[in-house]
Parts: sequence; structure tokens; C-alpha cells
Amino acid sequence: MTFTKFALSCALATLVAAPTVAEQWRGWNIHPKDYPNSVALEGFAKEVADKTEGRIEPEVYHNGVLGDQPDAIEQVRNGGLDFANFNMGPMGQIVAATNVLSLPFIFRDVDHMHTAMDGDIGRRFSDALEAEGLVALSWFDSGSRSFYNTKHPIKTPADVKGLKFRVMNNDLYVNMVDQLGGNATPMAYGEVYQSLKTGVIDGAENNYPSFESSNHYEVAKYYSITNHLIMPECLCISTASWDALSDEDKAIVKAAAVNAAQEQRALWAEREKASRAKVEAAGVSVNEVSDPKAFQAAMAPVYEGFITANPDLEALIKDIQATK
Ligand code: GTR
Repeated sequence: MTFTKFALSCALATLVAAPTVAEQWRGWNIHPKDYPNSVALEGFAKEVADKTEGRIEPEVYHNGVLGDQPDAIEQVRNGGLDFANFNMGPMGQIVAATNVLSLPFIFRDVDHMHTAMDGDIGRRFSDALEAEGLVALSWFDSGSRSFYNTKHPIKTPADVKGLKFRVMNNDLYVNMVDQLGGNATPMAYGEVYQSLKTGVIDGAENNYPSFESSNHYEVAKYYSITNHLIMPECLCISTASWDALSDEDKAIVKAAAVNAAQEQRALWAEREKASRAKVEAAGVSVNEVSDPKAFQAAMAPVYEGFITANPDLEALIKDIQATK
């Protein structure tokens, strides 16, 4: 064979033998490794790696080591990170429509949230996210959030007066706590434990699993069931990573995300009970509020201000409320 032919066949042989380079995906997660969301994200990563036969190799970074949530949202949007589990609270600062999910008592209960998010309402939120560089592949549970603090049980809205609460990064929550006569400070999740300990804040608000896994319960001994926020979380992937996929891989990734959500919801239901039992055994006093409607009424002005500022989102609010 001539030299040219020889060189050509060598090049061809290298091409055929060259292993496909796997896409390395980095995934952000705020929670510790044993948290329901974390287990589900690991399941997602494994299913994607297995079904794509290693074409995509996702890795999940737990405990918020890749940055706090608002930063991570930006990183997924600009393709610096590939996927993440995000709460819709801090998302509101970037995707205005998702603020609707941060309105207190927007869902009647968790079942109402699931029905809405798994249907047309969920699609409207996915569309809004997609326009900002995030593909929401499935929706995780996050239960309902209640107030906890280091001072005293909250039984009526008047008990909030004068207390300093950490809230997630969203102005709506500052307004929400204002309406109750408290003071709110937006702060990264990772800073809350120390701030509770040193008295920079008196309390915060979250679901049982986060209250427990963050160890906030070691310091804040009063958990009062206000259930003021019921918010879904997404398993989101960056538009850049999504667009680079073949149709076959898109279908694999989507199915893995839907399976992950199913697993997360089942684990979530168990963890809520286990976390409540754990914090109570550790001496936290958990109390019902005397009149949940009184909290709803006190926070109602948040809606009025929101609709005045976002008239285009009123229909979405009404459609959620009308979802059976
Ligand atoms: C948790 C949620 C996290 C984070 C955290 C917080 O319930 O799963 O994504 O938003 O609350 O309060 O910052």
C-alpha cells in the first residue's frame, strides 16, 4: 500500500477504535447525601449513566458545595452546571411567574400542589423556566413550610411580633413576615444554623426534613405548624446541556427525571414523619396554631401587592385556585 493509503487506514483505525468521550455532567444539590432529594438525584444520575451506556456521566455534588442556591440557579442557566434540584422560592427572583408559587397558602394542601404541577399548571411553569434557560424535567415534593424559633410557640399571628426570621432570597417573604409584624432577613441556607446560635436571628421557616437535617432543631426549640408555604421543587437541567442531546438521550434523561420524582415523593412522605419524630424526641415542642385561617388572613395583603405589581400573573393564580 502506498504511504498515503497506509496513513489513511491508520487514521481510520484510530477513529473506529477511539472510545466515545462521555459527557461529564455536574449536578448541584443543597442537601446532605441521605436526604430524599439527594437519594433521588443519585438514582437519576445512575439511570442516565446506565441507559445512555456511559455517553452521559452525571455526578451529584451534595451539601451545597458548588455554591448557594441563587448562584447555582445562575450557573445552571449559563451552562456552568448541568442539572440541579431547585426550590421555587429563590427562583422567583429570576423567573417572575414562579413567584406565584411563593404566595402564602396558594395551594390548599400538598395533593392540590401535585395535581396542579403534574398537569397544565406545571407546564405553564416549565414554559416560563425554559424561557430563562432552565428545563424543568420533573417536580419534587417539598411538603409545607412552617415557622420555628428560639423564643416561644407561635399560636396566633400576634406571637410573630418582633421576632427576626431568616427567609429565602425573595422579597415576597420579607413582605409576608412584615404582614405578621415580624422582621425578615433573606439569608443563604448554609448560614442559618450559626445565625440562630448566635442570636442574629430568632427563627426561620421550613419543612420538617430541612428543619431536622440542617440541625436547626438543636437551637430552635419551637416549631409551630403554620403550613404557610407549599412549594414544589424542580429537577432542572440547563438548556445548553438539554439542547446538546440526541432525541434518544432526551427521552432517557426525561424518563430518569420522572422516575426520580416518583422516588423522591415516596421517600419524602417517610422522611417527613421520621424528621418530626426525631426533632420531638430531641425536645422540640411542636404546636398547632389555634386558627390557621387567621394566618391566611394576616398574609392576604401579600396577594394584593403582588397582583398590582404583576397583573399578567393574576390569571395563573386564579387557575391554580380553581384546580380541583
Ligand atoms: C429547603 C429546600 C432547599 C432550600 C431550603 C432553604 O426546604 O429544599 O432547596 O431552599 O429549604 O430554606 O433555603
